[in-house]
Amino acid sequence: MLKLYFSPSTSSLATHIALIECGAPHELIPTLMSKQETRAPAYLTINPDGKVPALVTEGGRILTEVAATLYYIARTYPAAGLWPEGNLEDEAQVISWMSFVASTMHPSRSKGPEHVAKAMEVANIRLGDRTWAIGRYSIADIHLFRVYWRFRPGMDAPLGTYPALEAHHERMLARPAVQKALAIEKSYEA
Ligand SMILES: N[C@@H](CCC(=O)N[C@@H](CS)C(=O)NCC(=O)O)C(=O)O
Repeated sequence: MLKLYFSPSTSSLATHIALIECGAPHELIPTLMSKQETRAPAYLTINPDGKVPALVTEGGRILTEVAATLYYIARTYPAAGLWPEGNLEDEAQVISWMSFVASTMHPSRSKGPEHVAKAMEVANIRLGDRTWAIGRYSIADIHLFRVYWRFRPGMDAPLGTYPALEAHHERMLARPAVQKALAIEKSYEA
């Protein structure tokens, strides 16, 4: 069974959502940032970078980085359709989105509000009038949602600033897997 080291409402939420979307049997291993558990020596043997998520795969190996965990889950459970298998253009678009989320959107918060605003503006333009990031639902949407959902309450941007992102956020919140993951993680919050 897959095992997910997670801390509520953090990056690992994306992996958690994907597990539920796929109906993948999994065990959750709370590793609370609020209790510094991501910095504990025992956890550093799991992920020397001291970050969640970390996923123990079916093969028993440890997989870190949101994008890699999403890819692994989507490919392991193809029936859920979270990876556009066999369509090179779409596959590359998913990688492009996840690279942008991981390397530009997520780190923007530590750089300051103007960097967050710029990253959100770019994401909003990229999304445009599409329902989903690559046109059909994929792991790119899960990754994008997690960062926007987390940053949104702290952003100085009234509703209407990023209409495409806002609509995407609402569509994601309507998904049962997203609601379930959020409810489960809430129960772990202090
Ligand atoms: N590049 C990593 C980023 C993961 C990350 O930053 N995780 C944060 C939570 S959002 C974390 O675990 N931080 C632990 C800490 O700062 O102690 C990924 O995509 O998985």
